[in-house]
Amino acid sequence: GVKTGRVVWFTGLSGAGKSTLAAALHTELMARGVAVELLDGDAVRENLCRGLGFSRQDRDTNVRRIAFVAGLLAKHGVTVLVSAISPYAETRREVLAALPNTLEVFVDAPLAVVTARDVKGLYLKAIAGEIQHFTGVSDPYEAPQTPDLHLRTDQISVEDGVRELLRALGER
Ligand code: GGZ
Repeated sequence: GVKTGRVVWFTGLSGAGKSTLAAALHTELMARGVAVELLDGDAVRENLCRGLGFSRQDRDTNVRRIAFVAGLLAKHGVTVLVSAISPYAETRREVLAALPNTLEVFVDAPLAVVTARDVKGLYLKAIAGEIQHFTGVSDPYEAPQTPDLHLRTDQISVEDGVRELLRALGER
């Protein structure tokens, strides 16, 4: 049969750098001829998960749907890069346990840093109460206690992060 693909699961706060790292790794793996697909929270929520909100139940549904698709792709040898806040430890544990060959990556920057960056202005709105249930401000984020890789994006560059990811994947 086909060798199963890896599932690299990026979890972390909004603005921590999940999508940036996943996209950079995607580019790098593509260049190496690896069959790779990116499942990004933002894009997924426009398509596969349109209509879902940010309650615990909806986030868990989002995460489970992403994991389901990741599993289908991985079964056919595709390396899947998932970028989603996926804030609940128990749900992450459950979906990761059901997937083959996973790498859980904690994309970590302190709340103070992501709030100061506020690339999309969402933290300002969340703090002002204009967005409710915002992760890290008014909704929980349960950090992984034993991630396979812990990347402090306030301390390392995207290039360094990609290097660590490739090393963890055995690609260098
Ligand atoms: C967290 C929110 C919220 C709330 C909108 N809480 O940085 P972004 O903008 O582009 O990515 C965030 C995205 C989160 O979607 P996920 O699918 O990754 O979340 S989860 O895994 O928890 O289902 C953010 C935006 O949506 N966003 N409202 N209330 N992030």
